[in-house]
Amino acid sequence: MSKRKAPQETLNEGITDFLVELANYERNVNRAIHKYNAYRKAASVIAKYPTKIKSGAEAKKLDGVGAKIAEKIDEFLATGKLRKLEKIRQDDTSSSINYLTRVSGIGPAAARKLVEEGIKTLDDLRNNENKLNHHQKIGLKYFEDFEMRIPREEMLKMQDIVLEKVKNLDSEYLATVCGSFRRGAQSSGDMDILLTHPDFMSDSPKQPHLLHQVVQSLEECKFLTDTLVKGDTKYMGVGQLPSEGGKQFPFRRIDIRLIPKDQYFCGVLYFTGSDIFNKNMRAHALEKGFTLNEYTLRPLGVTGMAGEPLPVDSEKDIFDYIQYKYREPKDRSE
Ligand code: DCT
Ligand code: MG
Repeated sequence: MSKRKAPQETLNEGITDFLVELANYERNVNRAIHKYNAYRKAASVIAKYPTKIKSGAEAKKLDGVGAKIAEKIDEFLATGKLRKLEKIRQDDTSSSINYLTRVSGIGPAAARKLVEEGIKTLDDLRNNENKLNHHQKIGLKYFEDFEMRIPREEMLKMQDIVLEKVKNLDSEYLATVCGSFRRGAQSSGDMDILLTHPDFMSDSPKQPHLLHQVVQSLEECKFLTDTLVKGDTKYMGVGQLPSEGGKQFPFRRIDIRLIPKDQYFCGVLYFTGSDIFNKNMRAHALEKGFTLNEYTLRPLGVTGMAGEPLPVDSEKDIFDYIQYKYREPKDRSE
């Protein structure tokens, strides 16, 4: 999961920028995830709005923009700024917490704890490495690189390396690079790889070697350089393309997940996102009497209890069960 989203380039950039900044503040400082989601959703509908918004009332007609956000839009249109944001930006504790959460491995809770101990800057972190876990140390080491988005051209090269190694190990593997890359994005925050094998089903014993031999092969060829977390089904780490003509590529965040074959397409759907698309699709599933998550699609009984997982052999199957019109990955921004 990447921390910094691609900036929204729209006619209403000023508005979407302040909504995203407020969203991050709610998540990182207040740990108010519902408010975070509300601001993200409003930013997303406004980003798609084809004309320049002239008033809060005009924005309020859009799904996801309520009275409070409309008021903020009016204030922003009238004054070019927002008192609430000005205050947040001036508040030392808030801005420090917000800043530290940009380090991979430092979440809102850890950031607050560090700030309470007086640790507020990257230099402070470097001087207090003993307070950081392994993941956070690596996050600090590659802070600048991880902040940079990955151009699609590089994602394609990384995809080639990964798929090639996977196929050489065992031609029965199935691997898909998901996330914003699969949605066709021109740049991505990280690389989200899903992996499965026909031998591995949700009712079969764990098969961590299916993940670990892929990781090992990618380490041996020097593509993977550091490990953040390595479990039976989830690897989180760091990768780098081989240098070209003396040019070094930045270090990139790479996640690999091993998923049972019968859950693969629910996984691919979920990790393709976007997060907003997923929320909307899950809500639609509920309306149709199903519960959908990253593992399974299950019908809901009359009592509201979820039944057995439905057999799923493609992403399209999931859309069909819940009578949702199929959307290509590139059309899944929301
Ligand atoms: N996801 C989700 N809900 C979340 C977080 C993630 O449904 N709260 C899903 C959808 C996208 C996928 O996981 C990967 O997450 P990210 O890497 O954060 O998103 P992305 O769309 O790939 O964007 P980025 O280019 O920033 O990596
Ligand atoms: Mg991603």
